Amino acid sequence: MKVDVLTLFPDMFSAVMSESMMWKARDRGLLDFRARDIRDFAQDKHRQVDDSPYGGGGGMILKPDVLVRAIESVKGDADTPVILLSPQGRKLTHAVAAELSRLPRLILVCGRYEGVDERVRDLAISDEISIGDYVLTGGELAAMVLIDAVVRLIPGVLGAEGAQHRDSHADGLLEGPHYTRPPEFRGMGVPDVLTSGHHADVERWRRQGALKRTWQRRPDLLASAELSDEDRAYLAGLEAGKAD
Ligand code: 4G0
Repeated sequence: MKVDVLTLFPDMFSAVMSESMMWKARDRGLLDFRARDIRDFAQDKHRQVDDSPYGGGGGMILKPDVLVRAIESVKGDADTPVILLSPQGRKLTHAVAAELSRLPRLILVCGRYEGVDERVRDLAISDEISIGDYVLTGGELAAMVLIDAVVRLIPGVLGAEGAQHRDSHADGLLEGPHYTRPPEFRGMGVPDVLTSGHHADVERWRRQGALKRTWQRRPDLLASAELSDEDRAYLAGLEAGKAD
């Protein structure tokens, strides 16, 4: 996958894009990432990228000529998605990340200030995505969140361990509890089943842990999760015991 990010702060991406998973993805030829400086596409002598809004009021707006020139210069192919990170976009979910992970090419646009000139949306933006209902000072952190969520789903980026992990998330449930050594920590032990060596029992315990945690914390997720008859029976038991 080739990913170009258009930003006023390209240096913000260097640490995140060179950590372990990103480095592996790039090293294995699965990710070709580039952060490009929007200011390089300003043509006046002050390299101005923003201006005050028509109609008055505070704040600054990214200039449409500079931003559209930047997008067109990296775009090439007509059907390459150009995604603006914005609080007004469709919400980023596992399903959206999975959809994007199947594409060969992404262009991400990071706005700042009060936003971008509306004509940029009309002319050059094909999709608008939000990482959640809050405002950031710029789209850069949102772009990095999106890239991380997408790149880890590209086949071959994570090892065999990762594939299993993905499967357990693709089923729409939260993860249950996990333990590692030592066997006793500050007086707290580890569930016996995990050291029993009975693989099927461990799997059932994990499944029930995931169901219980989802039921406790995010019951809304259960409506769209893929549930077996055994899962439903376990959840019915939790509901029945809710009083105690
Ligand atoms: C474009 C994304 C970019 C428009 C970006 C703000 C939060 C998110 C920005 C705006 C961002 C998110 C209209 C305020 C930059 N903040 N939730 N800030 N407006 O994904």
